[in-house]
Amino acid sequence: MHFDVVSLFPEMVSGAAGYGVTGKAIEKGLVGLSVWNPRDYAHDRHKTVDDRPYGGGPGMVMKYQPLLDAVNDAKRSQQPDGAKVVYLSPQGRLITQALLQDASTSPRLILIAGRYEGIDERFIEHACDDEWSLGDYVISGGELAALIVIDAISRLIPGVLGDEESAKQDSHADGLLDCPHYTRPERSELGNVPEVLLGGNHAAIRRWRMKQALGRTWVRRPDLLEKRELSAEQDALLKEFRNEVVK
Ligand code: 4HQ
Repeated sequence: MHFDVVSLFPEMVSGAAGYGVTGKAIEKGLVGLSVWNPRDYAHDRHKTVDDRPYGGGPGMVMKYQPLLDAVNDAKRSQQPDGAKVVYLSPQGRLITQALLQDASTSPRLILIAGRYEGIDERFIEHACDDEWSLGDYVISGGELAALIVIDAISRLIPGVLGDEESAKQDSHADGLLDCPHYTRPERSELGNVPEVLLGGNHAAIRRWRMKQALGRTWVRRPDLLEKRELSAEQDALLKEFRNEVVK
């Protein structure tokens, strides 16, 4: 998988992506990352990348030309076919694990990180295949959104996570929230580790974890359960959880 990010703050993207799981994935050659600065494609004396909005109002709007030239260079730099161009903004489709799962099968993603009030709509219409959103809140630039997309997709690429930390075990991998986790000490002033986790009965542990994941999802994110079919075992475990809660 190759990521291209178009950003006015290229070091912010390459810097942050160099840490941890994404950093290792890039090191191993499992993930490629190129960052393109629209400033390098502005040809006037002041290297202008933004301008005042037509119709008036506060803030500035990113000009389409430096962005378009940056995207075209990005496309030319690798095999251009299969590259999907995505603009990150609050107006986009909500990013979910399913959307990222789907995107992870594409060989190449070109992510557009906007600044200021946003970018000229004609660029979005003409040069972008899709628009994605982190959620219903506003951040100061698309770089953090692009980094989140890169991080979350990298985890899905075979070989990026070790067997131990496999993405199959991630919360949301099966549409549920994660179960609680514990480590030493066994007993403490904050409370004790649930007995079942200390016993080594792996079937019982698996059932307990599934029950906790279902129960928490039911309590905290009932919307996730409505979208999802439960197996007979899961249905029984969730009923057990609900009976214990109302007690
Ligand atoms: N922004 N999900 C405005 C976001 C955002 C989001 C990125 C702020 C684009 C122009 N991006 N710029 N929410 O708030 O992706």
